[in-house]
Amino acid sequence: MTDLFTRLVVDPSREAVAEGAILLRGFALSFEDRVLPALRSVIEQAPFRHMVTPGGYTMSVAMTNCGAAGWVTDRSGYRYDRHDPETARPWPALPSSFLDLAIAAAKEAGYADFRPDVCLINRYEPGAKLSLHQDKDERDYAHPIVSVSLGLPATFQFGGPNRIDPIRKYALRHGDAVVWGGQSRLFYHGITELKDGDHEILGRMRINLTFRRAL
Ligand code: MD3
Ligand code: FE
Repeated sequence: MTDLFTRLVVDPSREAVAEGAILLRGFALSFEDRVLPALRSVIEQAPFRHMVTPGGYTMSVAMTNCGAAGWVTDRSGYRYDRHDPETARPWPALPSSFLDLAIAAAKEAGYADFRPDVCLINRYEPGAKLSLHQDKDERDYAHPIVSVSLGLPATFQFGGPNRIDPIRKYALRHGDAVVWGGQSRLFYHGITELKDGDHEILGRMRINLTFRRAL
């Protein structure tokens, strides 16, 4: 079996983004047929909503979750909650197609033991953005995060461990997966305002799935 370093060097669909982070262009495309119907089912059970930050701002990104818990924010703060605050019911289970995709991407990046328990689902409509932030609400930062981009392309901003670190930009397109582990796990990142467009499957939106081991 060819080692990870050799595959990174020879395969143009893989890009090293930072220490521990690898971009897998088009990795999710072969899972699309199973993932998109499962996504529709999750959204029916737990519709997208615009959450409010502790500072009182309504987020331009709409969110929902599936799995053992979900990431939520309200005036009292950020947390993982086992129940959907809108319905007081447990979040929908992680679909097997979601799990298969996340586990396969993590394995491809060298994280063979990754077993996510949460998927945060972000929906961007034209003009929506996610300001520079760190993901620090999970229990153990040793686990990577797997992200999957669907629909309209977006500009991803990637900095470093400090807010003032220089920022690089990457285009993330339909089907791209990124695995964020090692040092990169706590790096600042964000999404610039989504440009308008019309994706052939998802229309005027971008959807991002982030798979996490949160509990
Ligand atoms: C780097 N989502 O949900 S995905 C988020 O496209 C989030 O919706 C963005 O940032 C989105 O928290 C970016 C790429 C991503 C996700 C999590 C990371 C990059 C990351 C965690 C640590 C470092
Ligand atoms: Fe994030």
